[in-house]
Amino acid sequence: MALNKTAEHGYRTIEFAYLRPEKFNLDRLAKLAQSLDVEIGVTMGLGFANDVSSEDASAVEAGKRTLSDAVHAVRDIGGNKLGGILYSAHTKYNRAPTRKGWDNSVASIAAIGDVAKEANVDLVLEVVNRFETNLLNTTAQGLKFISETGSDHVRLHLDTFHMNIEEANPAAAIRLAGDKIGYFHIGESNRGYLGDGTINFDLIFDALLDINYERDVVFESFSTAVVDEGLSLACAIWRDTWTDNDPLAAHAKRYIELKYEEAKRRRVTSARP
Ligand SMILES: [Mn+2]
Repeated sequence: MALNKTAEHGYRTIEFAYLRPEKFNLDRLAKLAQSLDVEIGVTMGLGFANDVSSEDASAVEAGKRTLSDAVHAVRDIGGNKLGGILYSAHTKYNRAPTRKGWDNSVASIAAIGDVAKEANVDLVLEVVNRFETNLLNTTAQGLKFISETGSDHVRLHLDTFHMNIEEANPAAAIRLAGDKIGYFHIGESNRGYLGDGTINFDLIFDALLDINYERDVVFESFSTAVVDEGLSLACAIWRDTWTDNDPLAAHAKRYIELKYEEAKRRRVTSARP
């Protein structure tokens, strides 16, 4: 199963997208993760019916219930973070967000931040590209949003795939966010093998070192061969860049470690007079 494979490849965190508590024996999963020394995170997005950035109060209430349930499911599975598109629906909107919708979302996330703090679960908001939300497309927007929540518990979840689309300068965005980054997805511009796209990961790792980022760096890649159908549809995976996840996982681990090493060496080298 995925958990054993994760540990086998040397990863220390596994992420479940759209955890469905009714489908798993949460107790068993929690015990297995603990015995393998693998931390559990969960990511998800909302739909229009439970969109906390809606102007419709009943949708906002439904969204808050969904998020509160999700926080508790993460706690019950022995996990320690909930990320993703928690502040809006995960879909292509056909209009810009409204002021009232933004305010509804800020108030909802502030409330869920308290629930998460109480449950000892990190709450991290994923900043994603324009085709997957209309609310938080850039790090600067994300920082404004979390500052309006007034919560010291809510942080940002950044992702190189999305930053590559929306940020003027992804590395500058990482430095701007600093300790407000609570979770980090590393993904290629085509969501396939790292290094097979156009993202300059040297600049990304230099920036992560500059801000002393010591939380998770989680590799994210998609193929309909292994990824849940609903999630593949939401992420517009119309073409598989790989089908075998074993060599993919091994390669990503090596790639991340190599890029970290190179970035560290660059610092030492450039510090020499
Ligand atoms: Mn992501």
